[in-house]
Amino acid sequence: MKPNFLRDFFLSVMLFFIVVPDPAFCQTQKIKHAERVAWFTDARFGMFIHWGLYSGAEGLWKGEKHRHFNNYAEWIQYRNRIPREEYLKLQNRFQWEEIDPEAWVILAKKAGMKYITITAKHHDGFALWDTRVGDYGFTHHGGRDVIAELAGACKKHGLRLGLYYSHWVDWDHPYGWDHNQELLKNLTDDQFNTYWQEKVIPQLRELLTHYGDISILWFDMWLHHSETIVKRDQLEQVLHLVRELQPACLVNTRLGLHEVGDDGVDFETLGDNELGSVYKKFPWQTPGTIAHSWGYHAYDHRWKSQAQLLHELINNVSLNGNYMLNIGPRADGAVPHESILRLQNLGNWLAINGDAIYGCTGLELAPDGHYWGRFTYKFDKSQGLYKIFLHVFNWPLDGTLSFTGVKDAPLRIYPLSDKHRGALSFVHKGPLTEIEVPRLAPDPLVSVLVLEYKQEPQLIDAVVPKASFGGFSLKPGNARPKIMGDQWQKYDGTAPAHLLISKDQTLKWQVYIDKPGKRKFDLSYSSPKADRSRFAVKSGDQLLQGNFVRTGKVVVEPNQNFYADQFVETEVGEINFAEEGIYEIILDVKPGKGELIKFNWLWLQE
Ligand code: JFZ
Repeated sequence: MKPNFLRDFFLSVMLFFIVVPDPAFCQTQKIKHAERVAWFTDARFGMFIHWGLYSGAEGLWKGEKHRHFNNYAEWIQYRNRIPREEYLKLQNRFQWEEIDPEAWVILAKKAGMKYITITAKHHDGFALWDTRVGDYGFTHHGGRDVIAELAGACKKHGLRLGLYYSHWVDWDHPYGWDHNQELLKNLTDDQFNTYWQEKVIPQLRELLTHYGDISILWFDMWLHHSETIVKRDQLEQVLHLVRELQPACLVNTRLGLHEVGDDGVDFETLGDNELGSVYKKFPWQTPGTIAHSWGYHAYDHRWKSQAQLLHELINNVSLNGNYMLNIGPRADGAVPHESILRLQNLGNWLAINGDAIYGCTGLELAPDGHYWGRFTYKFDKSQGLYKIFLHVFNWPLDGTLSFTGVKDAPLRIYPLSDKHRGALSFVHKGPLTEIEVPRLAPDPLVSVLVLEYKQEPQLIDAVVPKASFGGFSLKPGNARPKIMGDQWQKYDGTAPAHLLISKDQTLKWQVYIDKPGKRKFDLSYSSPKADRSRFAVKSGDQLLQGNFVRTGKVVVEPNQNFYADQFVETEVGEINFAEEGIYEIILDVKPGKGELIKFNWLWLQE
């Protein structure tokens, strides 16, 4: 090519603009936390897969069961102190001609799951991909690259892929953590860092460069890093590596860093099988097993019921959380029949009711107030409507479903399963929507009703919801404002979750009374010692007063000689609610000197 100065000049000017990085440009390339997690909070439901050498042991080692009551199958090497060479022989049980990761993806898709997280490396240190960092992995022992196959299948079927990587614990590397190291060998920080730099970092680099988009890196350190041998710097090194190689990849709190947001990790992982109990504004997730063990365990019969699994998913979404349900395939890749049945049923339910799960969040109303079930919420862009979905676990026998907490009247209400969206009659007053429902539940597991609103529904969150069959249960747990400095007694199966009151205390609630008139109050309490203890129930200028009396003991379980405090219920009297509206109910408890009241509930009758 002949020299062409004009062309070269223009080219270099263009190159200048292309090559010289504009700081503002770089800024916009950084993905914000909110953008990164958007798909995740939409997806709500994912599959977890525990599969590795341990799957070949099936929960038994040379005829012996786990040497611990917690018989997680993936822990067998550690529990039963299996020598490396012996453990490696499990690879002979793998039937590679049968193993088909695409089948797992198809199963997940049919179950309505939107992503899969698989154990690329569990605590045993054994890799499911073709690692070149050492040779401890299936591809070096007669197997194939399962991660590559799974990544291809996920792409083909439109699911996202997450990888579990055990960073802290590695029972194979001489300097990896194995819970005994510190005591037995005095593992030093330098040695642990050797493991980190020569195994963890290069393996993560492999996983983040050779398998396309990785949507989640799921780490598993259940303690804060300060309680472990792992250093904050090491964790930040991992986080930077992920952000550098795959800026869109999500990282969970079990990395060991617990801050969620732009400067931290992306979502909180609760404890194993721990469900949400309060609404959280940031993304979070429950890892749940379908039975007890994570990896395949031949003698694990603790299958969660169909209803339980579905309730767990819905509960989490209603609190702005995700649910990742684990299965443990066998050494031929087969998924246990019990798991398949459950996943298929979940998929069937989601095929009809998915609109009430995907893209939904919760409402910031007090949790656990509606005993019939849970509710989820979304703005439906395509229809320009706000939707509240009532997930009814216990279909009302009296033909009325009460929903308390939204000020606005819905435009209409219909069962989500009804293709014709046949409108149900309802009455809306104050924060109460009362829906007339058919005698039979539309769905044997969970029926969903859709409430449509034109405007964003305004919440009245301080009102205690009307109970199924009517009435209001005013408990320490739903009192407003929140009670401070109290002593809680947890429900332990012998006594209810009560509040211990030894000095003057006032509890307040709000209730919405839709039908004016006189209503009775009942009080439930226990007081092993009460001679001068008094209470007052007030609303406006009306007052009911009474004395607590000493209550006795009761045998908890007829076959045991074990006595516990007896809780009694007693009538308190009537208060007249002259007109429809929201009322404040106040309970004053004044224990006598040295006396103790265990307050259980105040029941306002319908
Ligand atoms: C860990 C692993 O040890 C286990 O094998 C499995 O992979 C599971 C998903 O994660 O176990 C844990 C992790 C966290 C808690 C308990 C067990 N926790 O927070 O209570």
